[in-house]
Amino acid sequence: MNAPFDTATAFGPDAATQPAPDHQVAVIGLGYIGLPTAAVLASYGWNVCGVDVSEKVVETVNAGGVHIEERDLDRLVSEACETGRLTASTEVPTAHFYMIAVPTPLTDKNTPDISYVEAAARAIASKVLPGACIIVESTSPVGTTERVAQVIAELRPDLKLPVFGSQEAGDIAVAYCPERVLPGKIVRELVQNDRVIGGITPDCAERAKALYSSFVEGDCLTTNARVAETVKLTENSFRDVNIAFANELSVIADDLGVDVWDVIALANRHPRVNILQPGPGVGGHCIAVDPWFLVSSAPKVARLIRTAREVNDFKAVYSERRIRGLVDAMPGKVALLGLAFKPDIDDFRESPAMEIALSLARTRGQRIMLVEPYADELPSGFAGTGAHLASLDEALASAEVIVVLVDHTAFKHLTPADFAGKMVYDTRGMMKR
Ligand code: SAJ
Repeated sequence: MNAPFDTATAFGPDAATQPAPDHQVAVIGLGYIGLPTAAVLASYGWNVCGVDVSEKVVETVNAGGVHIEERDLDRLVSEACETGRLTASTEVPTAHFYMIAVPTPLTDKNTPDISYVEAAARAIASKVLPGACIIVESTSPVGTTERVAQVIAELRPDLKLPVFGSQEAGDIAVAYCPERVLPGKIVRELVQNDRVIGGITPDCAERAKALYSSFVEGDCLTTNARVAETVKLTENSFRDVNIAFANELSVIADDLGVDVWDVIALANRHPRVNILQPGPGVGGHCIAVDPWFLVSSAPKVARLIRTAREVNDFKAVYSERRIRGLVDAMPGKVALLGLAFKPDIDDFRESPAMEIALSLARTRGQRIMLVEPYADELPSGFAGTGAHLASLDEALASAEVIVVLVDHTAFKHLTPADFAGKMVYDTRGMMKR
């Protein structure tokens, strides 16, 4: 399949006189978003270069392999490499489209660090040709897309950059299109989800839309860059606030001596109530991080969003405290079910289950059994603690205390009868759902 996009006309009347770019699309950052996006684009016929600072990642991708676990990704990358449509490099090439998908971590002051986005912009500035379109996908504080344009303007005085609020087209387009895919369903959601595309000018949005509408089956909705940046932060803050409600409710219910799962199930039978599920805290790389981007941009007024973050962080502390109470009340073995940051995923980073398990292992290691169907061996942090990886059967046979930290499908057949005679703390309400 050829890329459904006529680059000659898209790049204006001077296109024929400009040097031809090396690639149609350059994706900067081959992580959880960049690599699947690059592979999907290649599968839709685009000639894609994935760029990463890690030589190891570049080598792996060029060999048709993947360095991250995500459903269907290995097949997609190997096929894309076989067709020659996906290659990887540590150098940014010339391209029609540049997509920036690098990390935007939090600093220790809970403010966003956009230095990787700025570094990507500088690398692009050294190569970009008139007519190109630069799209930021990384979750970013409001104003980042304009900052990218500013970095390029400083380094390339020969180019006219678009200006926010102006209707005038620049020599290159700069836009923001946040990723919205759910880990575990990334490949499917990349194609199916609606996309929000915010241009620095309306022309920038339209030019970025040409790329997305070639592979997105959902709607491609255009707006301005600041709105699109705020939309991304809003989506994850909305979810964090709603999970915080469930987590706070679970602590209140414990205080009142009522079963929170019964309360939620019955309250959700109201036609306008839809409470999410409490857990041992909120993990992952997005929901527990992105709300801080909003809070730090408006610290005096973002009170609910800040409090929700604090409530969700506290739930991990509270859960560990409750588990320690059980561990100290019983002399025998303790089985912790699940380490991942959410069910049916093998990602243990930023996982409250992992944090709780590590903390318990450090002080009670000899008694701790970890059951994690997505781990072949114990993560390195447990080395020397005495904790060991156990099968579910072994845990059920020998543990006195059972704690459900993650409701993996592999555990869902369990019923209270499987835990007869044991102390149980089910942080996810798995057996009530
Ligand atoms: N969680 C609960 N209770 C719930 C739902 C989730 O405790 O009822 C916990 C999970 O266990 C996990 C955390 O929240 O620890 C986050 O899981 P998630 O499934 O809510 O979200 P992520 O982090 O996997 O992906 C989110 C998604 N955003 C929204 O649903 C608004 C995804 O669409 C985004 O693309 C992604 O963040 C991102 O990259 O920003």
